[in-house]
Amino acid sequence: MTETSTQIQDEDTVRGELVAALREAGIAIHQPTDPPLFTRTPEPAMVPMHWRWDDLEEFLKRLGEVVALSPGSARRTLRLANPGLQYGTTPTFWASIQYILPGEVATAHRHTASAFRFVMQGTGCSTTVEGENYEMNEGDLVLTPNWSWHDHVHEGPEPMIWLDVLDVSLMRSLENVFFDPYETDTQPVGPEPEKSWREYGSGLLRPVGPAPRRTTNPLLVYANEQTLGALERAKGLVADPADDVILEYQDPTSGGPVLPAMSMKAQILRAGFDGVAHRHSGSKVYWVVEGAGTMYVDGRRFDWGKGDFLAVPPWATVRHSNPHGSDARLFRVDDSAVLRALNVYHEEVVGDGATAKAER
Ligand code: 1HN
Repeated sequence: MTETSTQIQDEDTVRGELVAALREAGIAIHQPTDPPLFTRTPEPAMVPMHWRWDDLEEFLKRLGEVVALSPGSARRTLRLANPGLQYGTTPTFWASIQYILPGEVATAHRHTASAFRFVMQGTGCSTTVEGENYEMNEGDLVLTPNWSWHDHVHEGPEPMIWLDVLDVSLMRSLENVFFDPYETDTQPVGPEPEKSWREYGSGLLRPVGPAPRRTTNPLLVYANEQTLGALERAKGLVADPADDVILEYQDPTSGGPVLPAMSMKAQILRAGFDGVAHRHSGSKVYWVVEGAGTMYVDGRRFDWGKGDFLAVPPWATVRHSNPHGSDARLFRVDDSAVLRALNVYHEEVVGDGATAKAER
C-alpha cells in the first residue's frame, strides 16, 4: 500500500467513525456517496402513465360485482397508482375512479385533503357538501374543500362513475392527515339546494353587499354547460401554441385556482392541432372527455382515446397533437396552484419554439 492510499483509508475510517457518532446524535453530514441535494432541474421518481378506458371499464364492473359498499365503509374506487411512487398518482395527489351503484350511499366524512369530483358517466347521484346538496351531472366539476363534510347518495337508475382527486399525497408528506367520520350515514341537507352555485355560479354576478373577503372559494360546483360555453368562446382567441384552446376553472371571488393545491383546466385540441413542446413545474393528470390524439411525454408516445387517463411527471416535456378529423376535449388537474403559492413555479417552451423562459 502506498502512503497516499493509507492516508485515504485512514481518512475513510476517521470519517466513518465521525459519521457513526453524528448519527447517534441525530446529525448527518453530506457523504460522497449521497445523491446530490440539488439537481439542476427536477429529477422526478414519478413516471408517465397511460390508463386505457377499456381496461378501466372492465375493472370497474368487476369491482362493482366483488366489493360491496357496506354501511359505514368508505368508497368503491380504483386508484390510479404511479409505479415510480410509493403512494399516489403524483407527488401531490391521488386520482381515483369512483363507482357507485343505484341505491348506494357513500357515507359522510371529512378530511384535511381537499377533493373534487369530475363526473364521467351517469345521472341521479347527488352529493352534499357542508349541508349544500348538488346534483351531479356528466361534465360537472364538484368541490369538496378541505375539512368539509361530504356524502354521496345515488338514486339514479344506472351505475355512476366519476373521477375523484384528493391532494392527499401532499397532506401525507406534510404529515397533516386528519379524518373524521360523521355521526350518521348522511348529513342533513339545508333548505337551499345548490346554494353556492345560485350565489356565485355565473362567475359574473354575486350576492349584493360589500365585496367578500374570502380565503376560500365559495363556489362548489362548475356546471358542464358553462364550461362548454366558455370553451366555445375561447375558440375565437389566438391559439395557445402548446395547448390550443385552454381555460382554467377559477375561484370567482379571487380569480385564483379553484382549490389551494389543485388547478383544473378545460382544454380543446382542435382537429389538426400540432403543438410546441412545453414543460412546467408540477405534475398533472388528464382525462379524455372526448376525441383522440397523441401526447409525447419526454419523447415517449401515447396515443389516447375517449375515457383514457394520462399522468405526467413534474417538468416532463409534453407535446400535444390531434391528427384526427374531429376536435378532442381534455380535463386536466395539475398542482401548479401550490407551486405558485410558494413562488417556485417554472415554465418554458422546449426546442425550436423556445424563447426565453415563458414564466418564472
Ligand atoms: C374520499 O373521501 C372520496 O369522498 C373518494 O368520495 C375517494 C380516496 C381516498 C381517500 C378519500 C369521496 C377517496 C376519498
